[in-house]
Amino acid sequence: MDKNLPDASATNRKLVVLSLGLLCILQAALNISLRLALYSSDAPDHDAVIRNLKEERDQLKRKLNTFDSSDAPDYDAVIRNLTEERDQLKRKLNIFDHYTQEGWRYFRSSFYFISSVKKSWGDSRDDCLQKGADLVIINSKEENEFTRQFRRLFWIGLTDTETEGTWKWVDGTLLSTTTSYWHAGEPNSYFSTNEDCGETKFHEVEDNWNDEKCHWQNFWICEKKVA
Ligand SMILES: [Ca+2]
Ligand SMILES: [Ca+2]
Ligand SMILES: [Ca+2]
Repeated sequence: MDKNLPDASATNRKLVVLSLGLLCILQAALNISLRLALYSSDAPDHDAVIRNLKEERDQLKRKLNTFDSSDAPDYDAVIRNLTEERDQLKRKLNIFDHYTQEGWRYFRSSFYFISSVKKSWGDSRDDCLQKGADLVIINSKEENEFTRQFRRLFWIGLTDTETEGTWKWVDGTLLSTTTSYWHAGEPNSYFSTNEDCGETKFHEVEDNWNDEKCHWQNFWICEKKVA
């Protein structure tokens, strides 16, 4: 061992003593600081409590005020909604007046125009489109019954002109098997003639539809859905 080098264990002891001394000083300083802090905070504490209470009171006041004013826009919203509903009802009433005065029939959220003259399927559809409607789309048994009550041959908005055998409504939707009312044996493109347009025909039964040649002259029904 080199005698010039300090004894390691002696150095360590010195470091430990120094560290303990420093710790004691720090601890004492901390105690004093804490006591000073406690003492010094004693007196202003009451003021602080009062300040806090006042602050809380003011916050409550502000909350009350903002509660009132935040309540007001809710009433405004209610009034806005009611006004909007009223205006919608007015618009519906106007539409109802307009169509009934024009002789349209109302049934389950739709108006129906029953033609009194006969036209081809295409011309019938054009007439409906000019009226802001379209040929009737039959969406339910009830709607089919509604059309059947007139006991007349009507064009309906059903065609397979695009693809033979694929029946589509005028809005482009495919005919669903659950709401189709073809008469037994229909559609049949009778004697291989090109029957591409749907009509109501067999009034005596629920399944009353037939496919017919589109240039044929028929009465027709327009439908205008009410939003
Ligand atoms: Ca319909
Ligand atoms: Ca066909
Ligand atoms: Ca047919």
